[in-house]
Amino acid sequence: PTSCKEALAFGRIESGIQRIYIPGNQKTLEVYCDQTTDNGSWLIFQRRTDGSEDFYRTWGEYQGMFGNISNEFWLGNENLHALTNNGDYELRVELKDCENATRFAKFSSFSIGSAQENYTLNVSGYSGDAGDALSYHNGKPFSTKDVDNDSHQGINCAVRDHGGWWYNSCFASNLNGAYLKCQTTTTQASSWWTFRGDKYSLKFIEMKFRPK
Ligand SMILES: [Ca+2]
Repeated sequence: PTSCKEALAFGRIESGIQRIYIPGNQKTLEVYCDQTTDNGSWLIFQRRTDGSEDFYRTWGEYQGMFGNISNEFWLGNENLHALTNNGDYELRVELKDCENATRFAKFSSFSIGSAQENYTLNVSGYSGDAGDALSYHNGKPFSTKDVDNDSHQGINCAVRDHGGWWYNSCFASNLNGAYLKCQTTTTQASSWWTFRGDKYSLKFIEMKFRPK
């Protein structure tokens, strides 16, 4: 299969690890498919669940995959571009706070630009119950602690807010920020402004996309 959607159509109805083929660069890649949420077909590209993985990483590290695909990980900006640059995709973000309240945000259009475009985020068409804390980042290039592409002239948002993200000036969401086990103390937290504010470190986060 070339996607979690095809895998589901082929009968892989359980969520889990799936090897897919990427036509764009003629490579195979192990991904994690969510085949149950919202009718399935979702390819998960980011997960935070226990703080075991370090997300305060360099540009080069964010280009590739890091972490454990069954636990906390980032699928990599090169993979994200290769998987979203042909066709139409939608995005879904799952969030859980420390009282186990869950929210989601869905976007009807999603893609990631090339390395030459600094992996610009293209996202629009919000729906859901988490509030829209991502459209603020639409059209922004990716930034890391060692590559400042953000819109804030005075500081490096990735350093102040401790993540790698499509920082503007600086953020409405910071899902690659620090996993602080439910603390509410700092903008370094892995947060979603319209759910629990910009200093609340969420307990669980997943980001996923699927073909439309
Ligand atoms: Ca800056």
